[in-house]
Amino acid sequence: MAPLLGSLYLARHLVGLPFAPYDAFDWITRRLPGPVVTRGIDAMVAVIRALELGETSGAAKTAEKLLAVGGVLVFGGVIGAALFGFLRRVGSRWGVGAGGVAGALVGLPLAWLGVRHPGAVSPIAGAIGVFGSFAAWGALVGWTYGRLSAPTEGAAPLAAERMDRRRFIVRLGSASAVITVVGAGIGSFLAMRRERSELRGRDAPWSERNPLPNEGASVAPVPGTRPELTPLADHYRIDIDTRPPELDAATWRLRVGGLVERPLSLSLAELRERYEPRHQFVTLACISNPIGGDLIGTTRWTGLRLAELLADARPAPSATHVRMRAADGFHEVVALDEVRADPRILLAYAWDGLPLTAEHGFPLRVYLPGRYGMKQPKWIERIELIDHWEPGYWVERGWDREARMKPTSVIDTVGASMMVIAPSRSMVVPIGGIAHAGARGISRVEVRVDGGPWQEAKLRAPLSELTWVLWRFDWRFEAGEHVFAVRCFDGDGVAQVAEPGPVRPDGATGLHSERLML
Ligand SMILES: Nc1nc2c(c(=O)[nH]1)N[C@H]1C(S)=C(S)[C@@H](COP(=O)(O)O)O[C@H]1N2
Ligand SMILES: [Mo]
Repeated sequence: MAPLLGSLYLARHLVGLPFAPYDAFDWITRRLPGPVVTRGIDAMVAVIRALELGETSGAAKTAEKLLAVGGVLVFGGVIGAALFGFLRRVGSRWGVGAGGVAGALVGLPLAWLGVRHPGAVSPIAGAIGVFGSFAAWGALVGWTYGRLSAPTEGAAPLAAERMDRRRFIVRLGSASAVITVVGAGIGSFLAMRRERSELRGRDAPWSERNPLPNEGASVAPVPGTRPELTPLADHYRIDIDTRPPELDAATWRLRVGGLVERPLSLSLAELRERYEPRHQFVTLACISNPIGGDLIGTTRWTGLRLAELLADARPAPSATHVRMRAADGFHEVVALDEVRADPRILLAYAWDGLPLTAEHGFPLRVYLPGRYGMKQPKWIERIELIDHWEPGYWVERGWDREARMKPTSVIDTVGASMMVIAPSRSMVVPIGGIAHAGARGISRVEVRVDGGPWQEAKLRAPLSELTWVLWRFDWRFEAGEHVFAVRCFDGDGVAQVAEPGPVRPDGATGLHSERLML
């Protein structure tokens, strides 16, 4: 099974053959009950953070892929063992035939799943490729049984036969190892090369050519604070499949239908040309982001106002909700009144001045102010007006209906190496980080040292009312071990919830703190 997967992985990156383990994994996770999936994700995020395996969303995608491959390896082992058991009863001359049938039975559903998630190769070629390679794998396993079972049945094996068998096992093992390593190695190399050439082919992002709107802000970020505008390559990514859908700009259309007088079908170019482009700096966060976690990022979104597009479709008087459907089967619903009342709701096609990448929703995604990412589909294909509310993808799986972002604040750095001597001659250590409360803004950030009084931090003018705020607190240094904590208040003066609470169902609560020996 390992050499088969190595070869399939190579074929995926060479000619775009479907990669069966990912197809199977995505199919299964869609069908698991919500609590099971959610618990799985929680466990994965906990392990990634405990073992410090790096940036959470990237590590999680890698973990999903490893689970997918590991699952198929185990499954292949079980099928192989069952086949050997069967052949022990019926005799080795049935090896190739029975193995081929077993492999074909495994290959058939996998070929079907592969066709449903098309790669570069045509669906028929993909299906034949997957089906054929699994059938061949089964036949090979069956043939192996024949080579391994004693040729002189009934009698004790001769010394020469034992030698022969040992040599066969060594050769089989080395051939398997070589094919697996070469397939996986060249496949990864091709994948990496493609990723790099895609990045090189792109123009420079907007932020490299323009000053940020708060350039002259009087409060400077403490060195060591995360970048105010997240570099595109570092923005977290969360979605339901192991791979993003790859949509073709030439054939993609946004269809607007349902309870409308004038259904629309628009290409990306039409969306760009017919509607005034709007630019907004936005902080997006995942509802699964733990306190102090990295599933949050800020960039400049460009797109059209959803309200303007809907006005052109002329919603019927009975329409109350807007349903958005995405290419990966993800869907969400927002109230029509909310869309009409909030001009900041966008259908975005660019991030930081560049077309959305495949990972981040090319060609079109929605932005809903103040909501966690789970309410905001990427890869939108259809917008339908309907006359009722219905649960979206994650709401169906037990997450909150509203998913409104909660006030949250994080200590990014305690700049002990940046100690400065203040005019008062005492030593000062700058502490810095972010605070965010959806679209409500931040009115105040406070820092507490060792359970002392809460003290007000300085706020840097943010990129927009929709982004996080960078804060800094200049602390009078005292040597020793200290615990620093931070809390924030949203634009309405509502305090961040201090009581620790889980991410499910409506977002984490609790305060971020750092314990340091200085
Ligand atoms: N079509 C689609 N849209 C989606 C998702 C998805 O799985 N499929 N995930 C959502 C979630 S849970 C989040 S947090 C954001 C993440 O957006 P990003 O990956 O661009 O950071 O996308 C949202 N939109
Ligand atoms: Mo999310």
